[in-house]
Amino acid sequence: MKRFYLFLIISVVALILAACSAAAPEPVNLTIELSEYAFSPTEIELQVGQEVTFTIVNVGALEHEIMFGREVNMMENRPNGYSTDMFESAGVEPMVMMETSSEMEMEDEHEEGEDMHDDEGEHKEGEDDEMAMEDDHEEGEDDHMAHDGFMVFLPAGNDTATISFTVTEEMVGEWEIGCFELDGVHYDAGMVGKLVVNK
Ligand SMILES: [Cu+2]
Repeated sequence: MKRFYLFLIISVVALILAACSAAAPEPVNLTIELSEYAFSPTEIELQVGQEVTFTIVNVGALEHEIMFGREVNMMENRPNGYSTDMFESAGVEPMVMMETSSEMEMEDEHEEGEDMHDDEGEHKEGEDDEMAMEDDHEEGEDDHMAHDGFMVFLPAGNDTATISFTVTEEMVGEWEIGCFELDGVHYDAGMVGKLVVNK
């Protein structure tokens, strides 16, 4: 009879252990604030299997970006992205959603600008300005394209983006989080964080 109880206890313990190890880790929702020149928090820990949502908020006065990788790329002696991108090397494509607040603000500014030109009755100049703005924009985008790997760029003004992905085995290890804006000036100024992925 005693043996039977022992067997029962061992079975129950084994079942509980199996249930625990099979359960996926809790999903994580974390806000990462970008400012001059830091990420907050500076250190993030994740676990394989975890569903992660990062809410990235630019609380600074300047444009910022966030990249995840290892071994900084040097381009003309300036830090420029990572040689190994965490998401690319893991074959994971995070889902990125941008908040529309800045787009709306930009549109508002735009309209204001157009109104002013209307008042002055100088429509053509307004159009030229628009063209110039678009050109600036494209140049800006080209600069960002120069960084290889996954990147989320946030203009200033409390802009928000969410990055969602599931942590995979390939991500296990230590990674850096970095901003390489202004030819790497932000990175040099200390805009670097740490991401640790545990098994
Ligand atoms: Cu930055």
